[in-house]
Amino acid sequence: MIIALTGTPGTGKTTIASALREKGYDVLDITAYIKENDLLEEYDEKRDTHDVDVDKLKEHLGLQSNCENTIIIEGHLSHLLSPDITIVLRCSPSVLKDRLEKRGYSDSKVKENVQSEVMDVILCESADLGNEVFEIDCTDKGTNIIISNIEDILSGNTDMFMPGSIDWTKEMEKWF
Ligand code: DAT
Repeated sequence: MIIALTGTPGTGKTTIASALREKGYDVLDITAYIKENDLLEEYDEKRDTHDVDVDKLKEHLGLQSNCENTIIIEGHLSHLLSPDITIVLRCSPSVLKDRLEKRGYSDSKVKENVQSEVMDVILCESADLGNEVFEIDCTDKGTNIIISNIEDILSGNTDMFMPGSIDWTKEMEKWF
């Protein structure tokens, strides 16, 4: 089974991926994989990011859906790679803004990402692709709780994590 661990940059994917690895899960860092395998396309100056050819990446990875073992693929593009289950990590926009500023992102890059979080962009992309999708609010949760939430989803206890359970729209005016 291929599980995508995705979310807006800054929501905690790398942190959770590393904790999952420590627990013995097989976790593939998609961003590192793209760099190591020279799969970055042109640099988009306006958005301060590189494009990625998702079809090429998918072919390069050669992942088999519904495979017997559980492979977690982590990164903000992982939900585009035909996973069996997508888990979107979410974070309150104001907390996300602080995290991205601390990371040294430009004002425009912070704004683009916070707006994307407010608008549920990754959640909607995942749902549009027909993925089985769940979301976890990671804002005020420690790593152990988030791991336990992920394990709940993997064991079928999904009620608390249905898409639509997190709503940042009240913050819309603040960020647009
Ligand atoms: P991502 O990989 O999604 O870009 P990250 O794991 O690098 O995000 O986390 C971004 C920052 O937020 C980093 O400084 C660690 C911190 N962080 C991550 N998860 C957290 C959590 N559950 N509680 C508090 N801080 C967290």
